[in-house]
Order: sequence, then structure tokens, then C-alpha cells
Amino acid sequence: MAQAGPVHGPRPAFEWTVRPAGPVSPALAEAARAAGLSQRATRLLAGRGISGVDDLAAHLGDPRAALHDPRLLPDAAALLARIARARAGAERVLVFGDFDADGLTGLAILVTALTSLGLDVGWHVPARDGEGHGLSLQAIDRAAAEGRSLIVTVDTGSSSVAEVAAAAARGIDVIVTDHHHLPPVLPAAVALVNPHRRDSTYPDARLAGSGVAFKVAQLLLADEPDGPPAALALADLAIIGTIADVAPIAGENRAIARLGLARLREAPRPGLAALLAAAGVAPHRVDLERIGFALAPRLNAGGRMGDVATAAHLLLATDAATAAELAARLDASNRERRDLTATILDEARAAVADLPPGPVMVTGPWPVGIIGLVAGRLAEDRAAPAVVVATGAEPWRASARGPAGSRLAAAFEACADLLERHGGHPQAAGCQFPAAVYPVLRERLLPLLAIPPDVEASPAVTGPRTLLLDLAVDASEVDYRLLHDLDPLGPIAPGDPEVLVGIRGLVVGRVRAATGGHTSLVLRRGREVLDGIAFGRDDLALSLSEGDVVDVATRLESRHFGGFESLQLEVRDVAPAGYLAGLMAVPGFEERAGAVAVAGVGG
Ligand SMILES: [Mn+2]
Repeated sequence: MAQAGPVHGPRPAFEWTVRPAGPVSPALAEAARAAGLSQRATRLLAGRGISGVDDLAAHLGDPRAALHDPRLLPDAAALLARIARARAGAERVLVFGDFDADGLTGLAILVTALTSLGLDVGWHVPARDGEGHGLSLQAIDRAAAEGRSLIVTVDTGSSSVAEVAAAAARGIDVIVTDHHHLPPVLPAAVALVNPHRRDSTYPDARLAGSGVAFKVAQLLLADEPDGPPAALALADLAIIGTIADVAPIAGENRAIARLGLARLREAPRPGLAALLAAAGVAPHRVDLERIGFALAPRLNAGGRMGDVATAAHLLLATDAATAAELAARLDASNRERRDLTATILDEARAAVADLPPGPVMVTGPWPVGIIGLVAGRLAEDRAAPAVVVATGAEPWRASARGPAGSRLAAAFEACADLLERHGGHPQAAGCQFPAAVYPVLRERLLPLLAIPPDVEASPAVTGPRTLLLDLAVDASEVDYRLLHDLDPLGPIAPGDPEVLVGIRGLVVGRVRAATGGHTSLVLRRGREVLDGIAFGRDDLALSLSEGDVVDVATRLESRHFGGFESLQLEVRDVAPAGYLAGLMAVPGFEERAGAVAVAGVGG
């Protein structure tokens, strides 16, 4: 088992832990066998907590069975009645979506669904800098100018009391579809479809704005010819918004994830196919993480760079040529956004360089779409809350980010008398205020942002970085059967522990630095080689040498290239050979990880 070779090579950068396999009851073993799972796959699932027969059915069964009846949405009947009236009267409709990836994908869902009902549908996305959050008066003007008598909002509108009233005064009805928390006074909308309504009996309130839009599409198309499958085919859009909004991938969201991923991998719509190509992601390799770091930022980039319409046009594109052109434009916006973020980050870092440790507040004439990203990086740099203020236009807008233990939203709340608007969470919040109050605000806010010393010292904030491995195997056991056994563990949401394998006893062949701060590796097992890439680990190119015998902590992927398929390792960490054997030799490990589980499967 353990490699007898010399123990040298790099120390691991992380502390590795092998996840103990969960208990496999005879009933689970039987159900898993019936579902075609191997014993190893069953143990791996049990290790991740899927250890009951019902859990297994929900995890692997038909995702359509996990979707709830859309008629349970609050105001479903009122919405259907108003849309039926719009169809009967050949009314023109305006869909109003928020400018982020959740709002944009939700907008594309409802524009598609309403258009397929034969309605004349226009759309409007508010400018991030000029129109802000909520239904905008500009959109109402536009609806009036275009003769549209019904506005349907997506991912926004629950707080738009004045705007809904303004629309009504001009003879325009509003249907709100949203997932944001509701204020005490609700807008007088024809329908207010929000699963967070106090009187809502909808079974799962974790839907994102695009998820609510997806459910509304199911509701609208339920009785149309070919309507139900057409509604399900919109799950690819819904999952992008769901991931971008960091909604939990559980319950109905997980069903949307499975449906959406299948569609993205097998038959991506033209706009998404073009966006994947621009991001360099092959459709069959799309997973939730790639949606989070490749698709969502590109959809957001247009809005951040002052061009909100491109992303919506892209999502609605019906031909590949148009889609490719729009995707290229968004990709350029994304690069521009990255460059601009880097420049602004340099400016902001310089502004705080000489300040003592602790919370900071910096100002600059920066785009509102970027200050949140900059605040996040500053907070990371300094391990302390950071507030970044955009001073380009009155009122000033601020974005705050902080490490665990921060109380950002509460600090803003305590200064509410100075603020025009504020909101958010403990670790991410925002506000807006007249420039004149800045000196007073700064003086009051900074002490409120300080994290108490006892919190700062807690291991949750400063603890060692760990890698949680789903299993450890010998180098000879790495094959397509292993990849196949790992597959049922997904889809994994960004931020959740990824599926990692510890591989014992590989020999380093070629190792070289790759562009972008990565290391490319060739790892040998006997006469065979495995290709590996270690993203963000340029240190490995220096610390590894040919001939080193190592253990690796890695993701296992299948790569298609030139008509061939091969296993590829996405290496997270490297340790000297024997490191994994040492972990497994801890007393009691075998019992927890193997013996009990195997006995269960046998019984
Ligand atoms: Mn949202």
C-alpha cells in the first residue's frame, strides 16, 4: 500500500482529510443496486450524507418529480387571469428584469414564455448607474410610449410601491415576480408572485428570481400544446441565475440544476453556446462551478460596464452568428471590467496602504458596478471590513464586504438616519447617501464595523486550510470506472466541497510552469501517464522535480481532444508519497471508512 520510496518533494499546502464513508444499510445497498450504482458509489454517496433510501431517491430520481406544482405560487390564479385577458385583448406587454445575471436570465425566461403565448412582448433592463434597483419610472415611460398596458417584473419589484402606483395612474397594470424579502407595505400589483410572501404556501422559498420566472413559465405553458417540455427547456437559464445569486442548491433548486445542466451540456441555446465558446468551456464540461465563474460574470459584465442590453439580446438570440457577435462583445466587456477592477483595486490599495489594521472606508469616482468587487478584495487583503464609495454622481453609493464575524448590515442600520437607502447581510452590504453626510457617516460607521477581538481570534476565521477528500486510492485504481462512480455525487454547488480523490504513489514526469500562474504536470504510474494541471499553483513548478514520488489531491476529469478521451487530473495539492497512508493509519480510520460500510453492503 504505502510507497517505500524516498519521502521528499513539497510539503502539502493544505491539510488533507479523507471523508469517512457513511454507513450503508442493507436497504440502502439494495436501493442503490437497483439504481445501478456500484458499492463504491454507494459508500461515497453515504459519505456525503445520502444515507437513507428516500435521500437516494430524491438525489438520483427524475428531477421533474422534485418540481413543485406552480399553481401553488402566491397569486398564481390572478397572474393567469391577467395574462389570459392580455391574450384575449391582444395587449402589448413589457418584461422588466433586474440588471444582474439572475434578473437577465429570468427576463429571458419570461420573454420566451410570453412570446410563445402569441403576445407582443418588449423588454427593458434598467441601467445599473442611472436607474438603480426596483421597477423604474423610465420603464413605465417606455411601456406607455410603446403602447404596452401590462408590465411583468422579474427578480425585482416587491418594494416598488410608488412605481406600481405610478404605472396604474397611467393605465398600466403590473405583475411582480420576485424573490426578495417584502416590505411591510406591498405594492398594489395585479399579482405579486413572491414565495417569501407571509401568506405564501409555496413549499420551497429558496428559488432565485430566475427560479420564480421558471416556475411562472411552467404555470403559463402548462396547458399549451408542447408547453410543459418547452417550459422545462428554460431550466438552463434558471440555473445560471440561481448560481449567480448563490441560492442554495437543494430542494427544487437542485432539480432545476440537474435539468438545466443536462440542457446546457446537450443542447445549449445559441446565446449560451456562444458564451461557453467565448469562455473556452466545452459544453460537455459545464458544471455548476463553471456556470459560476465563466457564464455569470460575463452576463454581469455588460451591466457593470454600462451596457445592460447586450446580455439580454444574447440570451434571446436565435441564431449562432448573432450570438457569437454578442458573446464576443460581452467577453470584451468582461476583460475591460477585469482591467478596470485591477486599476481601481490598485488605487484603493494605495489609499489604505498606510492605515492601521481594521476597517477602512475609501472613496473614488469609480463605477458603481465595480465597487463591490473592490471592497471584497480589500476585505480579503486586510482580513477586515472594507467600504468602497463611488463618488461619480449624487447620491454617493457604497459597497461593503467583510470577513466572517462582520456585522455590516447592522452597522448601516445603526446609521440609517444618514442614509437614503441601505441593505444587505453581515458580510456584504450596500448603501446610498448624499455626499454632504460623508464625513459624519465615516466617523460613526468605522467604529461600528470593527470586529470584536474574540471573534477575530476564533478558528473559523483563522483556521488552517483543509482539503476534504471523498476517497483515497492507489494510482493503479484511477480509471473511468472511478470517474463513473464519482459522477452521482454531483452536481456540486460552487462553495460546497468539490469531489476530490487522493491518489497514492504517482511519479512526477514532466513539470512546467503554464501561463496564468498554473503548473502543468505529467504524472506516471508504471508505464502509463496521466496529464495534470494545477490551477493557481505556480509554486509546484518550482518545488516538484522529475522522479519525485508523490500523493496528489485532485479532481478527476475526462478530456476530449482530437477524437480521443482521456482522464485528466485537476490537481489541488501535492504531498510526498506516504502522506495519504499516514492519514489512513490513524487508529480507527479503517473502521470508520471501510469495514462498517462494507459489512452493510454485504448484508
Ligand atoms: Mn435575484
